[in-house]
Order: sequence, then C-alpha cells, then structure tokens
Amino acid sequence: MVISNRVARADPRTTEDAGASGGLAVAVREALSETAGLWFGWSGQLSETPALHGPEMQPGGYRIATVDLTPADHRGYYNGYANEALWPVLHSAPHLMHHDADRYTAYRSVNRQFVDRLLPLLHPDDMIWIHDYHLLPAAEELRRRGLRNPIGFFLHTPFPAADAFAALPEHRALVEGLVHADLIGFQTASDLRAFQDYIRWEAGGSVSMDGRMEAFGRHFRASVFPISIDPAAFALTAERNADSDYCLKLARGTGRGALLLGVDRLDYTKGLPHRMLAYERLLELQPDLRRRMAFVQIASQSRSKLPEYVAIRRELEEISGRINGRFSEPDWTPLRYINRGIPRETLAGVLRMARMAVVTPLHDGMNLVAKEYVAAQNPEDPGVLMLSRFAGAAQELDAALIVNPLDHDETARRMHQGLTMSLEERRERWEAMMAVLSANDVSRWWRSFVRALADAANPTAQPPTG
Ligand code: GDG
Repeated sequence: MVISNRVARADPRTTEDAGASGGLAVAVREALSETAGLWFGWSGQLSETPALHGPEMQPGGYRIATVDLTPADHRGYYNGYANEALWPVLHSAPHLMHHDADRYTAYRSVNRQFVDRLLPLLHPDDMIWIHDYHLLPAAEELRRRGLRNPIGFFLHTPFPAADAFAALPEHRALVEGLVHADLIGFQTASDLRAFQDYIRWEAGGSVSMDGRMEAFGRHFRASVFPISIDPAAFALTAERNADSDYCLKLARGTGRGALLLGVDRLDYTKGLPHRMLAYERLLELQPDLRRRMAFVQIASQSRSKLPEYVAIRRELEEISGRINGRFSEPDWTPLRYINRGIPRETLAGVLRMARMAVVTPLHDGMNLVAKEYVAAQNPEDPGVLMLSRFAGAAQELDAALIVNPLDHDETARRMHQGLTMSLEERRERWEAMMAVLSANDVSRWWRSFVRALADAANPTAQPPTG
C-alpha cells in the first residue's frame, strides 16, 4: 500500500504532465503492479466537499483510491506549507521559505484527513509506504489511530544540513512525526548523514553503526535507497521514438548541428538560469562552435502560480531572449526554450538524439532525467552527460562530466569538452554509467526498500547489511 501526495491516474508513458509521468509515478506503478497494491493520495481535483474516489482497478493490476482537496487546503497544505516552506528548506534555500502558522495547520489537517480516509481501506497484513515531504506527519497520525503495521517513508528530495532544516519553525514536530515510521529511506549517503546529524545534535537522539536510531522515544532505522529507472524499457522506448516527428523537427531546427539538451520541471532548484548563462559564456568563448550546435531547454510548467516560479519563468525569458538577440543569425537560433511538456515516449527519443544532456540542478534528490539520458543512448555513438555535483545522481554516475553549476566558466569549458569528446571516451564513460544503471534499476530500488522495511518492522530481525 502506497500513500503519496498525488496519485497518477494516467498511464505515465503517454502523459505530458511531468508530475504524473515522472520518476515517482513510474517507480510506484511498477512496485504496485508486482504486488497488486493500493495507491492512495490526492486526485489532483479541488472540491468544497471532498469525496473518496475508488478504490478502482487500474490497467497495471493495482488499485487506486483518491480524495479531492478543498481550495483552502490546496492553498495551505500543498502550495503553502509543502511547496513554499518545506520544498525550499529541503533544497537548502531557507531564505526562499514563506512561513505562516495557518499553512502548517492546514498541512497537519490534510495529513489527518488522508489518514482518516485511508484507515478503512487497510488490511491487517498491509505494509504502508509513505512518499515524500508532503506527508511527513502521516506515520504519526497512523500510529495515533493504533495502527501497528510496518510503516516505511521515502524522501524524494535531499535532506539539508541540520541547521538549515532547523530554519523551519516546526522542525522538531516534523521529525518527531516522521520517526513513527519503522524505516526512513533517503536518496544518497549525504542525505542520510545530514539526517543522522539532525537526530544527534538537534533531536538529542542516538545513531548506531548498524543503521538503528533512537529519538523522541522511538526506535527506527534509516538507510539509503537511490531511486532509479528501468533502463532496458527506457532504451527500447528511446530507440522506437528516435525518428518521431518531434525529433525530425528538432533536428531541422538545430541545423543538424550538435544538440545540447535540458529537460526539467520549471523549478528554481534545477539551475536553469545558471545553465543558460554558462551556454552564453560558451558562445562568447568558442565562436567556432556557434553554428555547429544549438541548445534546447524543455521546461514543463510546474507550480506556476507561486511567486518564485513566476519569477524564474520571467528570468528565463529574459536570459533566453538576450542570448538569442546577441547570437542569432538569419538561419540559426542558438537557444530554444520550450515552456511545455511533451509525451514521455517523445521525450525518450529526444534524449537519444541529444549529443549532450545538461543536467545541472543546484540541489536535487536524485534527478531521473540524468538516468533516462544514459539509458536512451545509442551504444554505438553515445552522447555525453553533464551532471551537477549537487544532484543525487552524481554519487552513482561519476563517469559523467561533473560540474559545479554555479561556476559558469567551468560549466562552459566542460560543455566544450563534451562537444569535442572522442567517440572512444564517450563510449567508455557511457558504458561505466550504464553498468551502474543496470545493476541499480528501479526494481532493485523498491524491492530493497520493502525488504528493509520488513526487517525494520520485525524487532528480532538483524539490521540490513548493505
Ligand atoms: C523528484 C525529486 C527525484 C520532465 N519533463 C517532462 C517529463 N519529465 C519527467 C522526466 C523525469 C521526471 O519528469 C522528472 O524527474 P526528476 O527526478 O528529474 O525530478 P523531480 O520532478 O523534481 O522529482 C528528484 C525524483 O523526485 C524521484 O525520486 O529524482 O530529485 O526532485 O522522469 O522524464 N515527462 C514528460 N514530459 C516532459 O516534458 N512526459
């Protein structure tokens, strides 16, 4: 049984909505299909009298049950506390936090409502897997109602340094709620370390070498489970869609030069302005490359009514306009900024045709676009992955061109290095990354989490060994 903020009703392969087609949706769908589970969360709809929809069977062989949110709860819980307070803090940007006590009240209240709706749907032998920062208090709410089933929690975002997390006025109450789970999963070892620091220094708890922890009178475990994709399936989709209309048009539009590609939800954590500024630097430094390449940024709309998102959109329009104004030729456009999502299958084909993927977030839990790009490549002539050191994926994909996205000169130099890299080096780097992906695919991600949860919830079991 999975509980997450948003339930993806559509088939993630065909939708253009990055939220519904993104990594969480694909990964959760796979886990649920194999276990015939139930997925519970928000329907994506607003209503003044929220009803429960379902449970209803989905084509993948699992069930979904959803609830609507009232417009006030959507403002307070989702836009307000989750996306304007928790999201920036979790991405080490506490100065962007908009805090308001009423929003926290709405956040707690929606967590309670979710749990009240979920409870009658649970069976005594269900394992419960809670996803992401929207639902930090859900485990505590479930325990308060007497539930003794195994509860796991997975955080898709980074966990920041302990004192950055402490910028949230409710940080203690949030962690106290979270540790009612038996197992807490993080994307990377550095997220886990930051959480351990919090438990030791802010919560006054203890952390043992074997992953067991104690805080707020609770015993629980925390470990690392890097989320992933199904590389074989994605490779097949990419190969099949390499000649789509969209790809052909894109190739024509780049004058058949090398395509540098960015694909992201439009979010201030993704480092989009910095990457455009680095590209501008490349255009200044390497005039010889000018007509031989083009940069395409696909940025699907996300949380588009929030002020920070309006601001970043304006900033990108300004930077992309300036770059095109400075460098365009009558028959060549250096940068195309596409502010709309595309279907997942089309996206796979586009990733395959790009000579370089520019994945340069300022902070990112994992970043699945990086993994999708590697899987999409033609093994005979693979492209180059440029990856920010601040993406969780960099801890696994260290054969990428790793950059500090805040250093525009370095990023520009690395772009040049990637565009002029020999086939031999491209293949070597790609094979190393593909080997990591094949060993750590999405199936391993959810299976190892479920196994560790079963152990964590069984007090006589030994701790997981790695
Ligand atoms: C959160 C964490 C973590 C993007 N544009 C389109 C589109 N996408 C798809 C990508 C990818 C997904 O959305 C984005 O996943 P990311 O991992 O890159 O980033 P977040 O959305 O921020 O996800 C992140 C993730 O959760 C999973 O744990 O990795 O760190 O922030 O799958 O392909 N899909 C379609 N059209 C688009 O235009 N169809």
